[in-house]
Amino acid sequence: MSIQAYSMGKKEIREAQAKKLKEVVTRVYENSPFYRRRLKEAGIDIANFRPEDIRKVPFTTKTDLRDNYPLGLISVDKSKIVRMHASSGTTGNPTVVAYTKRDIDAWAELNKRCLEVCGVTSDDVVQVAYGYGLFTGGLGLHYGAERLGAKVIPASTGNTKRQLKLMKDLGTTVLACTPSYALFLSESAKEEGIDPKKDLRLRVGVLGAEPWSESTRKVLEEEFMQSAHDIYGMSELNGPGVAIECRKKDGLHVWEDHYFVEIIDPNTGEVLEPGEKGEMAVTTLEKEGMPLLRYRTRDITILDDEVCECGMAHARIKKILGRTDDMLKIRGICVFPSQIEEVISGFEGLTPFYQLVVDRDGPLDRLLVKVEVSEDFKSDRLTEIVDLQKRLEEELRDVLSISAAVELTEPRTLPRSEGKAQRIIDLRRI
Ligand code: DLL
Repeated sequence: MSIQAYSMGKKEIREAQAKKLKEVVTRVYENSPFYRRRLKEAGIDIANFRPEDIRKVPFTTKTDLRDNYPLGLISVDKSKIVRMHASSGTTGNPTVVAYTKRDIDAWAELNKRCLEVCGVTSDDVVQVAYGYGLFTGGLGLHYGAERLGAKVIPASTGNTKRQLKLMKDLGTTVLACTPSYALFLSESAKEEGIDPKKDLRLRVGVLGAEPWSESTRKVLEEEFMQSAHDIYGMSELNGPGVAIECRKKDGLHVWEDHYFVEIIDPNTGEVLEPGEKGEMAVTTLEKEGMPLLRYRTRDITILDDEVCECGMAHARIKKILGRTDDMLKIRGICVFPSQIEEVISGFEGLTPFYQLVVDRDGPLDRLLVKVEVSEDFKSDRLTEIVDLQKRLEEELRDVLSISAAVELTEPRTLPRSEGKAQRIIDLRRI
């Protein structure tokens, strides 16, 4: 067990952060022309840097990474870089992230910690069904599980029948993949005549890379695995392993000895208090190859700085509520897919498979929510369908303050994904 990291108290964490903040600011000032310019322009006094001065440091954004493509933000000599991952940007240049040997080692350690917090031990068989390659999910969890001494199955994504066969034949006890793929695997198991309770030995799910709701957890824990945990990360911050849900499942613990988290108002950049909802900005405290100062994640969450009932003092973030760029503006109103998912989950007879289609009717935006009904919902009872549809439309109007049309679809008709689910089709952008 990584006892030292788990047993750190609040005071110890804050002291370590204060020291590391000064170190990282000094390091990037000395080694990165990009940051030297930025810090000089902002008038930051490096020699006398105090932890609270971090608030004067300008934010780093994805645009900075794109503009300095591919490696303009590294803070070491190129010869020290041993790995590069990249995110598949939908527009323009991808975002490249570079790691030194020390970074890879630290990243593996963080993922090992995450697995341990979920109760994974060296006796477990860990099937990693996140994509291996430029995406960080596969290799990130792989290195963590290996460091823990578990038996790793590097299954990567796809080939769902084979995934299930591996699970059954090799006795997989831990599944690491996106929550939407876990749902798909669970559904496919049934189709293949596999009874997860009898034929599989899945104890733990390490599920992340996209938002998911409590209702998805409920479905997965009832039907597929004993305990489903949320894991958060992003390639710019190494990849998976930034934050993890402990057994209390009341927020995700951020490894604060590696990441300094601020929640900011996305419009003004002002730092918000714990308990207030805003965008998370992160300063990496240990990254060597490509440290980032106040990186704007675009992820919206709430910080909880209380010591958790599990005993760990590392602060928690609430499940990611949405992204500033995932937020749909419909008829001027901000709508997050997670709000819609929450509403759907309150209805019996519906599944967590849904899709949002936004388009325009003349000058007016239109939102269509497509949801699959569950297998046991008898679709021949027309009155019930209409009633369910109406009730869902009413509830959505109450919660979102705009009207949305609902279309109920037959089971297994909406697209499934092996990686991150594509839940929004915004035809207005095309
Ligand atoms: O998704 C890294 C990762 C892999 C995390 C495996 C967890 C497990 P990116 O492809 O760079 O990296 O995407 C990062 O995904 O800014 C969030 O918007 C979203 N995201 C990641 N984890 C979660 C989560 C990986 N647990 C972006 N809940 C982030 C909600 C998440 N959103």
